[in-house]
Amino acid sequence: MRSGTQSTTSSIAILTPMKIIGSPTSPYVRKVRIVFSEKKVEAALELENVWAADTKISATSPLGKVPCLLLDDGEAIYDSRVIVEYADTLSPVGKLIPAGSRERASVKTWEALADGVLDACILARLEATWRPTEQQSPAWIERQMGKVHVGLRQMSEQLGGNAWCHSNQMTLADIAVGCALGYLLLRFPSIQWQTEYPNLDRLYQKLIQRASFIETAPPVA
Ligand code: GSF
Repeated sequence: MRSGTQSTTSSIAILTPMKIIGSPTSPYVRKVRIVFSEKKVEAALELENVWAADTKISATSPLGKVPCLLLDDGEAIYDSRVIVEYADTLSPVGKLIPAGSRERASVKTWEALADGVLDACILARLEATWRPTEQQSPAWIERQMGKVHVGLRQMSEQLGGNAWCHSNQMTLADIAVGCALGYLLLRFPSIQWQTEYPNLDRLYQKLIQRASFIETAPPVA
């Protein structure tokens, strides 16, 4: 365990001076916050709007992206996949990434799939919101939305009738999928994934009952 952390019983949160730099609507930030919550390791959220003209994000995160985890000695850890892997080692509570290499790769592939759906969503959204109208490419948006739809179908097929994405317990795979599905509801409510893929909805409804998902629900705009 890192110095500066306070080890306690599993029912009490571990207090650390770590900070998660991010925004409450970023799905990657949410994934990180959910993992910290599930691991019962506290890290304060330091709000940063990376889209604001005066953002200071590149002082800590050179690529100008959130999430970024700031350790107590000032070291910055990014991106979300590195942070969650690190967070999983910080407490013995509820292992979210299996130790075995094959199983680990399966869970991380689920995460790559869910994050990849998010990457495509964000590229499509930025094309429509960031670029001036005359520069926007409908073909680019269509390409990205195609990835979103194929990704959703893949998630649904892989989940099948299972209770969880991987093995018989919740892992990082479910958290990553839950964050992607939650982001779709927030930013792409016209995508009817809940009716098209009832098994994904069943998983999602189970996840959003958890304190970690409730605490990190994005604010409704
Ligand atoms: C993606 C982070 C990201 O794109 C990760 O952490 O997993 N692979 C990275 N973050 C966005 C915010 S968001 O859309 O959730 C970001 O910070 N974008 C700023 C920019 O300049 O691209």
